[in-house]
Amino acid sequence: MVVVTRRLPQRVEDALLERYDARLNTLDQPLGEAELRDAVRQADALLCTVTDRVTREVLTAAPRRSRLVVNFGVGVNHIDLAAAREAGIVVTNTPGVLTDDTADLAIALLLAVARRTGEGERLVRAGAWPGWAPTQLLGTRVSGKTLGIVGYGRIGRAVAQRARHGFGMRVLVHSRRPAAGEGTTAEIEWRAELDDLLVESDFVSLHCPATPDTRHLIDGGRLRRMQRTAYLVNTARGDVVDERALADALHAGTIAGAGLDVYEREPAVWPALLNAPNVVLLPHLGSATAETREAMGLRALANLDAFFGDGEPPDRVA
Ligand code: 8YV
Repeated sequence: MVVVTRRLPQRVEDALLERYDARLNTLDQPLGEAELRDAVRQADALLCTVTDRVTREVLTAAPRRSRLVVNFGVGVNHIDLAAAREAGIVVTNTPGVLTDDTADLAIALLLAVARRTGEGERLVRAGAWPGWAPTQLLGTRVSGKTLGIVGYGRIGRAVAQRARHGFGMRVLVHSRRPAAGEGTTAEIEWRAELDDLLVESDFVSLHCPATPDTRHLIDGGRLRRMQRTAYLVNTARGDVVDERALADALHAGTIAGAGLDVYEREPAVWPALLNAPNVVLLPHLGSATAETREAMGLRALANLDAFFGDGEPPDRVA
């Protein structure tokens, strides 16, 4: 039996029901800790999402039946991977299929905050637009500027490609774990020190995973390194940014603005971010297209099939 913790696209749910004794979540209410523990006791596999806290307590619920946790999504910071390894539970994710959509959304946020589209839209909707004026809602040019990319996996690379070829941007890259041979190319300039990238960039876009090492990677000190005219974009994970420090920086004008798709305690948003004028706030939409959510589900299914088939799921992370 497979417990599916949230509603998934219809085609994915149909395929799950066809192949497995699947317990779907028709009401789409996130499961609490007790329900997740019950699932681990009853199901052979758990198909979970970012809204499930798959903690050590959940993974060690006794007597345990689950041998597999299939995550619908690429980020796995909500799953205690060390506890899974210790318990002999395999964990998989869904890399690759959401790269383009997430990169597109990072660019959308970058444009939205620089060109003040949120403010403009609110003005029109409120019936408060007095008509065109030469100095109204002037934003910042994006084309030709310098973009700093932090984290150079699939999504970071896709953002670099868009920025370089779509907007003629100069692209700087920093990664905490550069692949062998990584460095400056005709497309990007490598920065070994994050602080150097922050000082030089007009825009900074985050694409690193959330790990204990990257928690609050962008804190008050790092925000002060950025230019007062620079913008921060986060489509990675909320934990990578100290939200309180970011709100302070936005209110104080230490940086020019921010575009956020992810938060430290979703769905809660740090209150002082909500009333900062120069911030665009989205509700974790990175991979939210019909095409990608279906592809994510089918990829999760492929991992289930492989685990219960030859025992070798393609996207194993633990
Ligand atoms: C998902 C994401 O919507 O894949 C990820 O890491 O953040 C999003 O694309 C979410 O994680 C689904 O569980």
